[in-house]
Amino acid sequence: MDGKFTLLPRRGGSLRGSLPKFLIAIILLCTVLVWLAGSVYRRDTLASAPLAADRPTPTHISYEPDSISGFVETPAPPPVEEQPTTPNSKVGLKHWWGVESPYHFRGEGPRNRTQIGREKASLVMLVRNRELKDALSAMKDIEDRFNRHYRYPWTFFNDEPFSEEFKLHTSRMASGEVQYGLIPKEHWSLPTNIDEKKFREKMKEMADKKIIYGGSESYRHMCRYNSGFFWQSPLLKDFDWYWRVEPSTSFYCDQLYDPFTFMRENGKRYSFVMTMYEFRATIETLWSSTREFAKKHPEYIAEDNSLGFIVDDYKDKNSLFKKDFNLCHFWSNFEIADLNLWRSQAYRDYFAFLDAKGGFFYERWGDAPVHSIAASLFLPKDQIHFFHDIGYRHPPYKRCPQDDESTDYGRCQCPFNKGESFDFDGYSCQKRWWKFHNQDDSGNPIPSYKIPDF
Ligand SMILES: Nc1nc2c(ncn2[C@@H]2O[C@H](COP(=O)(O)OP(=O)(O)O)[C@@H](O)[C@H]2O)c(=O)[nH]1
Ligand SMILES: *[C@@H]1O[C@H](CO)[C@@H](O)[C@H](O)[C@H]1NC(C)=O
Ligand SMILES: [Mg+2]
Repeated sequence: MDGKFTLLPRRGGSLRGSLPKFLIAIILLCTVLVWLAGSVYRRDTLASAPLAADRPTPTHISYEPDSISGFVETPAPPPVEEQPTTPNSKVGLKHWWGVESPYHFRGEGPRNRTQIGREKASLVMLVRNRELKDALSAMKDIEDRFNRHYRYPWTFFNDEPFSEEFKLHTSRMASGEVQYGLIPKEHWSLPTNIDEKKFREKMKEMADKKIIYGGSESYRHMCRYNSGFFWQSPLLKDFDWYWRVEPSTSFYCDQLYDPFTFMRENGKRYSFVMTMYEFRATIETLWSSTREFAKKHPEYIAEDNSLGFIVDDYKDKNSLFKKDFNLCHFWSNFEIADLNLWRSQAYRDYFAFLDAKGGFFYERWGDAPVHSIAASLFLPKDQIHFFHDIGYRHPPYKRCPQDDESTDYGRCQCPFNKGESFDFDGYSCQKRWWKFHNQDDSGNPIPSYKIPDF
């Protein structure tokens, strides 16, 4: 009885009963300590492991589709002799353009700029130094979509010397050779026949009327240069063909064939992708001057020309004298054409005649209507080509090919519904072109030809 509920004495003999509990507590404590120490140690070893980038890369990783992990490491192949990377070395990675370059690690170095395309042709850009970015974006589209497979040279023109920066970046963007021309002063200044006072007054008037570029002298030099001088440049003397490219233009599709070869083989001499109405206020007397010239030189007017496209209610050759210019012209910021068209006696005489009239300055004659009227009158109509398969943008207008074949094979990246192409805009002359060529609104031939009745 006694002792059953005896209180444990506070001292003496007391350890005997509490020892197991104490041991359990010690063991538990030790376990926790060991576990803690272990996890701290693990973290330390992870932290001191080399970073992924410093670690030697497994040299030979192969994909094993049947293995669970997907990737297994297989034994490294025997070590290869180390590649020297000094600039003087002859050894290096092979660029996709086909040159052994020791500079492969910088993505630079000599490149093979040898032309692959078969034509005597150059891409041509008139441009200012400050337009470098816009020039590069247009170049990139043309290079990616076409020229890197052909390596046609680029020829740049400027009325001021090109900056080193401009030359460096454009030459890097070009796949082929590059050349930079400084326009001679005589080609970019007021000719002696121009009455400067009258010119300034006229320019002021046009500026006040808010006519586009009406108050710009440099724009007038640009239009005159594109009309009468670029094709005379010694830099282009060995070429027959040019593709005019402007800064800020975009090309939406792969160019699947050489357009220069196409032009040559099909007897084409001038081409366009967009056509529209000119501002009448910029060419008030261009048509009457053209009539005067045609009276003087009837021999230059081609049989079967495109007069029916640039005048309304066309009847016959005499429509030139009876009908007004309907303002339809080819938008010349894109042009693939035969340089020899402008070098012909007919065009030289036409330009000299117009230049003597002074309309490039007293008015603001554009190179687009001048080229368009000349091509329409001096060439048989089948020598002017509409590139229906080129997707193109020059702000503010853009167009894409309408047919599935061009769109699909050309990998077109048309950033709008192609039905919204400029071709169908009320401001476009495209429908007139199709009607004139006996085609329907999509460019498909229609069975019987009827002169359009606008
Ligand atoms: N070097 C040079 N090029 C010019 C000058 N003005 C225009 N251009 C170029 O001539 C072309 C037509 O000019 P742009 O300003 O695009 O006229 P828009 O397309 O009619 O609005 C472009 O290729 C321009 O880079 C100029 O004063 N100097
Ligand atoms: C450069 O390219 C041309 C044209 O493709 C080719 O004929 C020539 O062999 C190339 N040159 C080198 C060094 O690869
Ligand atoms: Mg432009």
